[in-house]
Amino acid sequence: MAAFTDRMAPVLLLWLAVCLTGSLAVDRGNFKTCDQSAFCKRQRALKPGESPYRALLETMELTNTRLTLQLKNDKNKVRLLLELYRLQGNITRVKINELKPLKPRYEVPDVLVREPPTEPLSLLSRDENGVVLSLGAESQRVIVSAQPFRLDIMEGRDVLMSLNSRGLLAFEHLRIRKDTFSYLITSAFASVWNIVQSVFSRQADGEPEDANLDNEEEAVVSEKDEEGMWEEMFKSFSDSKPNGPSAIGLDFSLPGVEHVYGIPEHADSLRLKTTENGDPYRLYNLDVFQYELHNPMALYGSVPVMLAHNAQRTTGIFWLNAAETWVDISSNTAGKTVFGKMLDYVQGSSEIPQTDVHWISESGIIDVFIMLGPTPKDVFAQYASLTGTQTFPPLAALAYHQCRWNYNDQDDVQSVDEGFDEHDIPLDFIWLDIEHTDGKRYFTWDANKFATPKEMLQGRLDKKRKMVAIVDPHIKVDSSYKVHSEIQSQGYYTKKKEGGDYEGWCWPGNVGYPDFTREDMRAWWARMFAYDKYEGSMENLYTWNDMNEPSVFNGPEVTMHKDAKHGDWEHRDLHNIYGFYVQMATSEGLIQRSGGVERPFVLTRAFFAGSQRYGAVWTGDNAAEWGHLKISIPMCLSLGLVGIAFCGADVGGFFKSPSSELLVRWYQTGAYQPFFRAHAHLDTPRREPWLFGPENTALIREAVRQRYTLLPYWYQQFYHTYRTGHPVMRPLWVEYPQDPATYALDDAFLIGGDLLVHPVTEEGATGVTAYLPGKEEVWFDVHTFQRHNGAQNLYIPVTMSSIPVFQRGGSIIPKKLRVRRSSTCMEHDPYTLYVALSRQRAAEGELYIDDGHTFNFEKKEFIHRRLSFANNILSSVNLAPDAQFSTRSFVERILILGASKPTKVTLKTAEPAFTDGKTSQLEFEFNSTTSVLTLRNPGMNAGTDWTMMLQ
Ligand code: NBV
Repeated sequence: MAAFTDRMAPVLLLWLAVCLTGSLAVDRGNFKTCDQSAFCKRQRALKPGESPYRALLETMELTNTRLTLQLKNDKNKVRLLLELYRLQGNITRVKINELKPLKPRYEVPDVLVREPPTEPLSLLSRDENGVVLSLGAESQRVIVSAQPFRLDIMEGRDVLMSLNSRGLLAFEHLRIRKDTFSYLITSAFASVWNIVQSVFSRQADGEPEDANLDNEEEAVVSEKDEEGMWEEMFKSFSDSKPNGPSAIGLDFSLPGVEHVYGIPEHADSLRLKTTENGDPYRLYNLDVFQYELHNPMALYGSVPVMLAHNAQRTTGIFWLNAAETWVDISSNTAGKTVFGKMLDYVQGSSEIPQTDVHWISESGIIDVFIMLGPTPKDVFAQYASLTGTQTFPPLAALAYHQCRWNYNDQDDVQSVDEGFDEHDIPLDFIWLDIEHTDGKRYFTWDANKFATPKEMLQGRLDKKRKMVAIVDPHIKVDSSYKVHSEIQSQGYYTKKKEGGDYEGWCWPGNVGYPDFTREDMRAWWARMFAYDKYEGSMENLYTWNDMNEPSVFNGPEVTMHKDAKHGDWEHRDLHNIYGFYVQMATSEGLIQRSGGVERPFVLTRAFFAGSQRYGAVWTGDNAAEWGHLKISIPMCLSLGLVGIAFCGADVGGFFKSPSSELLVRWYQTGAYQPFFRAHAHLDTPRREPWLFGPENTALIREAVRQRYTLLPYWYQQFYHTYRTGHPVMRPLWVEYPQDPATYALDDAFLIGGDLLVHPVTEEGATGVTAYLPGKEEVWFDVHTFQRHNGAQNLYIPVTMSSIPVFQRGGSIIPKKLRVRRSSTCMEHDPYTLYVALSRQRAAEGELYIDDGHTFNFEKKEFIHRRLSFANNILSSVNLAPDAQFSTRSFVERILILGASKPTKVTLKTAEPAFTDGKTSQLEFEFNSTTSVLTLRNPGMNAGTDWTMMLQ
């Protein structure tokens, strides 16, 4: 322990320095730039237009569903094998690997939900220049050009996407290192030989090593080793590279595209920037201390998926590779103003806008899924068909979470819990950070501070509340700690390159890192969540996985050495998927402990493509600064675009202390983001919502209450994303794809298709200008019911109580207005329907109800209804006639926004519910100033058929 304290001193000192100076900035020197990463530098140095690759058309084989073709690098003679598949749902998959690698290269397992089903391919034409294949659907074709190799995906006469059109395909083949001694001899010999050769001028550049080999497969020409190919230093860390260089890279051109999105996680704008003047966007899961905004540095998670959008089409590129990855973006219109572009157009000098992207990964293979849309929602469905959708969370997880590092002890937990009741603020979850454990030994409790965890949990359960405890994936090396000794004795730890368990430093001191890439390890971990194994746990205790990048305090870039071993694979091959596996195993554990009955809730900091299947994600250690509040919007929007719908940022900011204004604005914003949790650093003053004076308490209360009233809508949206993969929190362009005014908005978002939120994120704001999209649309202010036309920038004066939110005319939103202590307490409460009429005086919406926490919805135990208003008739019809569920909730009120006054309102129910008969006249009120018609107490059961006629 003493040794640990010494070694931890620099970390603690750094902290102290930060706390004392109050200055927050990432130490950039801790993290590599592309230039400091040998493979990135090598690949980025390639010049466009010099592709050495040629498609060997004579090697082409075409079956009904698969095309294979060899590519040859004319410089080094290495052959690659290209495979092309047409997948169901308008997706094309291109795989490129070495034809004969020295040993297998890593192919990412467990991310695809199944082997993607293929569709027929057929040959349209072929000559010595290339081949043309039909992709079946919609006149789509693939043109493979032979020299240089290039692949174009066409629809009609349009090129949708080209691969290697800039010639940046580069596939570093595995090779044997020339040992130093023989290398010296050989090079000395080679020099003499070269002199002799040059005298006789016989040596052509790039001639094969063994000219006797037949032409079919020439010997590989050995290339000069470059610095960083066989080992690399970063600061004091050395990365041995026993496999040598293994990087891959490929360029994609997107004609007609000026807007690309995705590739989270970066603290940057939603619309990705061009990278010519700086570093590429980096995807490498890292624990970045005090991250900075608006830069392409890597953060905790990586999803290698990019969306390209223009008014006609949305496409996507899914680069399935879990090694460190960099993405360069360039565009021929970057930096040009709209005026500049118009001038080009008038002068006839404008070229078609085009964005080019260049993907570079350190190892593995090229396995890319090209999702051809054409609409944004088609791309979401295509990506969901590959990697699955957001797991459907328990309803309570969509409510409010109170977290802090740390709640000190059980009494503290109880008093926080009571504080919420005293101040009439609803709350579902209280969170425990690392200090709740016995010396950061996860799955244990501090014997003094949390002596009777079950009592504590029962206390929450009695109030229909829940808790979350942190379980990090670094395990204290301590022979008296059972978790460690079991993992060790099973051989489940990640190994050092030379064998033996890999150890590093983290919160508990010396730790091991379980090898979560092993299925048996994950099964073991999952069993740890059983009630009898995880002592003190109960069914209302859920889990938070932090530090799963993995974070290694004394590792290169604060993470694991790349030459650590997971079985035969190097950590380098799969780094970005480690955190995915941690959450996968944890979520499986929560499912198993209930015998498969209860839905899990697991929050993770590190993630990869497919992590949506295992729970929620948050944006890590942000700061109590206005810029961090603002960036929470594009950060969560980017995650939503690539399948991870359940996203949130620490409300209030993790580092530093928010002013009361910032805190209130953050609650108001967070209340409308998918994962809504307040959190704070250990060293910050307490900040429960009632500590900022009664006025601010009231403002926060109101924001949290607004969240609770909207839970039925949130829940239905999550059900929808679980079914479709559409994001819950969406950029405006997803619903208004043809409106360029929506393409670069970072300050507003939609929840589903029907609620537009433009939170106040500016200090001292007296107004905001919100863009309301859609020429045909009308939007209703949800607080005043005032109606506004779409396709305008609307100035909204704001006070501290304002949260600008608009409901789309044409939608119906169910709410529960009787806000109680927790969401579970509101389970049987009645609904109020908000019917916002379109210009055509119509509206549609859905209502989804189930038990809120089990998997029984998969057995069709739910209610799913379509609510619609047309021709003055409002009705509820069953969308899932084969589903069975009943609810005690009834409809207690209906508000019709943008209505005119009826003379009478008649309700017809299929079965007598709370009304006495099948037909009844309803009482109503009409406010002619706001045009809101209120129908009081119609009383029909929320799960039944009914119609209501306005006459
Ligand atoms: O477990 C302590 C914190 C946690 O509160 C935070 O949310 C994580 O992102 N954890 C990081 C480790 C310490 C960060 C300085």
